[in-house]
Parts: sequence; structure tokens; C-alpha cells
Amino acid sequence: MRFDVITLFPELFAPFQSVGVTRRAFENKSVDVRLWPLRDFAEDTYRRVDDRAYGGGPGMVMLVEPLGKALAAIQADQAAQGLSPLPVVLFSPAGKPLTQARVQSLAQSAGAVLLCGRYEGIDQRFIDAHVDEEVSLGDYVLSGGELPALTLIDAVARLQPGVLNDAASHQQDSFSDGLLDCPHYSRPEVLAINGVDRPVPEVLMSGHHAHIAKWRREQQLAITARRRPELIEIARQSGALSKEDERFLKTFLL
Ligand code: 4GN
Repeated sequence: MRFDVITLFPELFAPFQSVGVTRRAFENKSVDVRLWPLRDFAEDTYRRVDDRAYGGGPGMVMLVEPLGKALAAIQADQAAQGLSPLPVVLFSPAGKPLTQARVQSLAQSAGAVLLCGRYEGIDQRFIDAHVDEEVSLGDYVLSGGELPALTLIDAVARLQPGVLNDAASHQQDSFSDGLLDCPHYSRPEVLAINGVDRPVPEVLMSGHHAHIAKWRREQQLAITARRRPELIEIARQSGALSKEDERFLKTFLL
């Protein structure tokens, strides 16, 4: 898959290409990130990409002209590679919240154009004409769309085949079945922290795989019910909860 990123700060993307899981995804070519520095498409003498807002007020607005040229260059490149135009995604606090379900569907797609805004915003006419989907990471404001774009690329890259160490490990992730993840433990068997002994839960040392699986599932259900009760209802409606799960939740909620 490929991501074409329109940004004023392409240098923010370099570190992800050289470390960790995202590096593996780039190296094995399962994710191709192409950066399109917006300033390169501002052809006037000052290389302007922004201007003052009609109607007044503080802050600058991203101009349609350079954005349009960048997008045209991207779409020409996609066509030259025999690809149909990829959907254009804009990161904005006004977007639809990004979910693991949306990440999973993007991970199986041909990719997207990721538009990273800066300043107060983008001229609405560019959004109306070209943006297919507005996505938000959450209810807070950032100085630009680059961190959301990197977040999306990371979330999608780690789902590509051959990118995680263990193919089964993302079936265990938080949200993969709509529930939060269970806790994890490794050596040593007992930790002393500030005079308090903290052993690993006994069931995990038992070697009894069915008991361990049941304990982990119950931990997932308990943690989700306590911290994010609305996710229990969503999991229920999507058919992700078994009769056993429901039985456990009933005893737990009393
Ligand atoms: C996305 C973009 C927050 C999010 C952003 C978010 C850049 N802030 N919650 N800031 O996903 C106006 C134009 C703000 C660009 C945009």
C-alpha cells in the first residue's frame, strides 16, 4: 500500500522510516510513504502557502492553489503507476474519531493521500472539492496534522503481514475484538518495589493453558467494564461476547 503525504514539514517523517516496526514495514515494501513538500508547489516568488482569512480574525489559512498543484502531482503519479486515485484524508479535530476498525480497513486498502494542515486551517473550498474523509485522533488541538498522519501510518504499518514479530500478537491487542487488552508480566517472578512484594498472578505460572486463557479473557472484560463501559455495549452489539463472557460480566457487575 502507499501513503502520499502533503506536508509543510516532511522532515518530521524521517525518524519513523529508520526505527522499529514502521521501519520494517517500509523495508519490506508493505508500506510506501511518499512525501510531497507543500512549499515545492507554491510557485509565486514568495513561495506562499498561506494567507489571511476573509472576514478577518487572527491566524492564517492554507491556500487552495499549492494544495491543488500538490494533489494533481500525486494523482498523476498514482495514474502513472496504474493506480486509481486514492482517497484523500484530512486530519482535523472536526473529523470522525479514528478507531481500530477504521485502521484495519485502511490496512487492507491500497492506501490514501494524507493531508496535513497547519495554521488555522485549510480553505474550505479545497476540503469540499477534494477531501473524502476527515479524521480526528481525539478532542484536542495540535499545531499540525503531521502527528495524526504518523499515528495513522504507524497503526496501519504494524498490521501488515510480516511486520510484527508474532503474527498472532495483534489478535491480542486492545480493541482487536472491541475490548481492552489484559495485563502482561515477565521475569522476575516476584518483584520488590518500595518494600512491597509483587508476584506474577499465580495462574500465569500454572502452565494450564485453558485456565490462563480464561483468566486473560476475564481480565479484559473486567478492565473494559470498569474503564470503558461503553465499549462493552459496542462489543455486545457486534457479537464479540460469548455466553461465558456475559455470565462473567453479570457476576462482575454485582
Ligand atoms: C488534527 C489536526 C488535532 C487533530 C490538528 C486531531 C491541525 N489538531 N484531533 N491540527 O486529530 C486546523 C488546520 C488544525 C490543521 C489542523
